[in-house]
Amino acid sequence: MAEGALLALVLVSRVFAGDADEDGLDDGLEDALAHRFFPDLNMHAGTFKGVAHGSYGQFYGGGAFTRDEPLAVVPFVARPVAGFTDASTGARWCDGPVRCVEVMFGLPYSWDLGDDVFGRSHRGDSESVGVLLAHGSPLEGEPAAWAASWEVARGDATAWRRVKTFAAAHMCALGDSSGFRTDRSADALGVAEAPRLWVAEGKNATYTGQRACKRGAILAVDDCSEERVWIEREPVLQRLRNMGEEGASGFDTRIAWPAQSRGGPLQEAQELWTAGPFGKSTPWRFKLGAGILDWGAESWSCPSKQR
Ligand SMILES: [Ca+2]
Ligand SMILES: [Ca+2]
Repeated sequence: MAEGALLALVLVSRVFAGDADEDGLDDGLEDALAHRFFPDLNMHAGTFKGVAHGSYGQFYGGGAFTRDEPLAVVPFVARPVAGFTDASTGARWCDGPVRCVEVMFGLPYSWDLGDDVFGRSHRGDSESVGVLLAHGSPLEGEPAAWAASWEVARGDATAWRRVKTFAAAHMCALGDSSGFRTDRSADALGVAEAPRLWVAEGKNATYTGQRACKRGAILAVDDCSEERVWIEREPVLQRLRNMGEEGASGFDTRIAWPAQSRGGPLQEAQELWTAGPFGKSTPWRFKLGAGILDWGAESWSCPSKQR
């Protein structure tokens, strides 16, 4: 084989060897973007209603009650996002060859410990967060100091910036306080860092800030004020698992099922895409499936409107 042809083969295989979900993104890039932009999470870690370690104890990403189970994984999906019109400004975003990618993270908790007013605790809690990433400005007409071509960005996670963030809080349930945020640095759209998010005590709802948490849920019952900790990042990153897409092969899509009791052992793993409710919480396909977030309208679809 000629040297040039061999080089071309090597380059092609480097880019395309690992695209098991056939979405045009190298699965190695998907993994690198997920590691880079997984949110820093501020959680309640004190004793709550007699249960030690608060929300953090129930969290699959290194919590006290889940860390001994290898299939207590933190699921994510990454996929290209087609160009759209931003409803608030009327501007076109994300036009061009794979200009934007969404990464949807599942945040699994063995138990929702409830809140101080209504209780409402339940087994299993399928929470989620989404980030919209771009290489170069996603917004037509806006210059980007961090411009990178798709040819570069397809193999380099550091070429990407975060331009919008979605935090799910009681998503599709009573008191839905989920919300989007556009992410800007001082002089341009897009930031290089992972988002810093706040998780409500007991209920595990996720917010873009502490004040949003205090205003969240029915009667503003959510709380992010006491015995808080920025959780360790490394144990979570070790548990991140790409779930590909529904129906794609080549991914291990099992996830341990929630414990029968608040401090008990996790239950046998099930297939994330085909299983029903996660304990008493929403099936994962309604949190991680394609098309659930509309980044232009800044809206989200709920199970009653799907399938
Ligand atoms: Ca892929
Ligand atoms: Ca993917």
